[in-house]
Amino acid sequence: PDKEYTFAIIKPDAVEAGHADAIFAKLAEAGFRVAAQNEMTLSREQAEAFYGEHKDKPFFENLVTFMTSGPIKVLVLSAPDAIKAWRELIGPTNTEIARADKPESLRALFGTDQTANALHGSDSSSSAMREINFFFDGWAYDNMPAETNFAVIT
Ligand code: YYY
Ligand code: MG
Repeated sequence: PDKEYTFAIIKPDAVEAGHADAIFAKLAEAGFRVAAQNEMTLSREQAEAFYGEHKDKPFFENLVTFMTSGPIKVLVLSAPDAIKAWRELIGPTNTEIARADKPESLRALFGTDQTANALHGSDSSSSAMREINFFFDGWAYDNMPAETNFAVIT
């Protein structure tokens, strides 16, 4: 789609390290616009619900502990093909693999390890809708133009 929305998080490691401004510069340079943003610290309940798909994974406790460890920035980004383009820009999940295989990616540049990997990005249009509405209650329905509604942005 010419204009699509995705959901991103600047995770606690990157906020704590002071990388937020550099990340905003990189995403703007790559053609993303910030359509909505908020800074917050997740409760355990919020982190567990947000990552509910991973609740049976061995890394789940580490992930929840990390995601609640400090402030995060939650973002709605827009760009052409934003969902796929943002996943490509952030790079592989594991920061070490990102540094080896995609050194220009944002996780390679700003991440720490396989859990503290600096950034989140929605993996599909249904995830993007769920995640945007998780953090920006009702935002999508109030702000997305009709042509980018849930049914069409796939
Ligand atoms: O979508 P993405 O964030 O790239 O990876 P997922 O496989 O959905 O995992 C979500 C989150 O969990 C990941 O960003 C870091 C963490 N994680 C981990 O701590 N250890 C793993 N072995 C895999 C993922
Ligand atoms: Mg994922």
